[in-house]
Amino acid sequence: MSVAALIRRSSDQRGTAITEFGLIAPVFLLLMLGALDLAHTLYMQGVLQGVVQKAARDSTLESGQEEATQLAINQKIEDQVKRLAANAEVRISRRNFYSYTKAAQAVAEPYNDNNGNGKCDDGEPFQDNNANGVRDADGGSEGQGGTQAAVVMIVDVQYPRFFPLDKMIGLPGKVHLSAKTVLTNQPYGQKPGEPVSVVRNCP
Ligand SMILES: [Ca+2]
Ligand SMILES: [Ca+2]
Repeated sequence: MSVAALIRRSSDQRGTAITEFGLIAPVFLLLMLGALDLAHTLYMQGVLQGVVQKAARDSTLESGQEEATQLAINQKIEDQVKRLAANAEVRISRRNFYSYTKAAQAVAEPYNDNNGNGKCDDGEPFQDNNANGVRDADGGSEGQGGTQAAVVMIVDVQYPRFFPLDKMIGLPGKVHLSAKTVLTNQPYGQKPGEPVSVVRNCP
């Protein structure tokens, strides 16, 4: 083989290698970003679950009744989440039930949908099972509740995706995570009797 032919062959091989690299690199990059994105999301989910467990435990103490304590606990949750995702939006909800069983069942208070619009309105009667004056789709009341109430705490977190996978493979631009826990308030007083269900009318 002549020297010219050898040079041509070597340059052909280099060209092929560059072409192959050009084909593989984007796929490889995508796989890498996908793995990093998944790892980060799983890590965030794990941290969030831990933060919510701790916050819920702190909320079940008698001091957790006070609004100032709840606000401080909420702030702590938000701070810990934002340490990992600075632009995160954090939503915290507390719903209380008479017992753990009722919290687990989350039975909606029944109503007569007389006007058939799928919601309780216009004076339609409903069964106020927890006697809190409003119709509850989960049978629970807003807030931390009193002694020995079962409390469902849910923290929803949304933050912009760290890697631009939304633009590359059409994943949602925001990551949405949620952590939930159910705990019973400490027995810092006599547990009140079970509420007596009454019929009321929706506004
Ligand atoms: Ca209705
Ligand atoms: Ca109710």
